[in-house]
Amino acid sequence: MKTIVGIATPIGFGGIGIVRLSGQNALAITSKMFNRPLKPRHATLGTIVGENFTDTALVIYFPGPHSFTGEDVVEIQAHGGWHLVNRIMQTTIKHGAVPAEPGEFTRIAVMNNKMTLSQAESTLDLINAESDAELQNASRLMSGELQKLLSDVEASLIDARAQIDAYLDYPEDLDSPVVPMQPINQAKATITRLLSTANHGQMIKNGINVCIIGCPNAGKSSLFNALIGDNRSIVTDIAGTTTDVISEKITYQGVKINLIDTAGIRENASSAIEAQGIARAKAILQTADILLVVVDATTREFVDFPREKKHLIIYNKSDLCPNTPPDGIAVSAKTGKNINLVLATILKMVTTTAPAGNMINLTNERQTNLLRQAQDLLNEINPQEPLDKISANITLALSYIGKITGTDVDERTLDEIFSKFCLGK
Ligand SMILES: Nc1nc2c(ncn2[C@@H]2O[C@H](COP(=O)(O)OP(=O)(O)O)[C@@H](O)[C@H]2O)c(=O)[nH]1
Ligand SMILES: [Mg+2]
Repeated sequence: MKTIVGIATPIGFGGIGIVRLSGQNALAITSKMFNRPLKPRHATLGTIVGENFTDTALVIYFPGPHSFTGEDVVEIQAHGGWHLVNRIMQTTIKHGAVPAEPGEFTRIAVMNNKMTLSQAESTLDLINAESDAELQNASRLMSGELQKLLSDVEASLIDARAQIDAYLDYPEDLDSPVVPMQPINQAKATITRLLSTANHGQMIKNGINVCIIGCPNAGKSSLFNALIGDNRSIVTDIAGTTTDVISEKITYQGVKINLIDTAGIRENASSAIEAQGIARAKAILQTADILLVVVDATTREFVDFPREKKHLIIYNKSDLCPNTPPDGIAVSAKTGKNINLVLATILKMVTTTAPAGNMINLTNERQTNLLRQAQDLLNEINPQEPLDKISANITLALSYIGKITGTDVDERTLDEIFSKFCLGK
């Protein structure tokens, strides 16, 4: 059995850099390069000795199975220079360790039942979280809420299949077999509820894409700057100033918003550059979750936009024209009037579409696709059909769900999942 090594902290310069070993030789390898004996789960200060260098480090030994991976683990907490930490890692390799693959520590932890597969996948959400909303959802996924729901689904389906298989095995015992639709429907209901959170989950994870559109000079760039609280986009009284798509991430009340400023849309662009900018604006507005349609309150000139998309009408320059129609918000990018109301409304537009109840949100595309496939198979089930076909559908649905919970994974699935992890995780 090999002993793997990886750098657990980000590559860069920091106060501390951690080299982590996992495997049966973790302790033996460390003892060849550290001058103090190690006591289980005690931090020991000593000297790491490498080729032509030494460092003072804090070293902790976690004997398996009570460790992160379930194997013997050693953490070397050295000074956080990327070259130094790399050299410490090379020293462990010289003494017999092998470099870990991306996500290999977590993969071993899953193999040793230290965490479930869906929990392992959620660690990525936790690490990559950039807002409170993401963090909250990721911690619930990590704590096993998704696993619990899907384990219940698996149990219902296994129960249903067992009843059907009993009919198939002893058909002579039963005059009229009844397909157990109750557990099947229960499983379907949970899957449907989970899938209904996927859009919202994606929005939490990737941020709400908010695209600012409108006629030239309506004040789109001024609004963009006011919303991000920075002078990022160029503002002039010359129509056609913004030609490129400019975007900036902000968080409002713990939710990530990706704000996008675009070129003003008009028929007769004054240059080839502006024409390209308008084409880009038209393309990007299709990908938006919410459109902020900016209208100059003094001219009331509207741009054409897809009305079926979620949108919010902004009457800007309300400082010049206080009476604005009731179908939009009166804003002044200049004075800052109602800027916060715009953000609050964006959030409300999203949260009113949030799935009801206190459900966790699906954020992972792989998991979502697998659940959709399982849902299709369960939807196909018709109690009038032959029992063996129903049983086969359930088996296949279970295999899709098992690729999330870990009850039915192959090496390829694991490779796919863990390739998204960083080295040393
Ligand atoms: N009075 C007033 N002028 C504004 C306001 N917002 C933008 N402007 C002015 O309108 C002109 C066009 O603004 P800009 O943000 O570049 O518009 P864009 O072409 O839609 O991006 C500039 O001269 C701004 O100073 C506002 O709320 N009130
Ligand atoms: Mg502009």
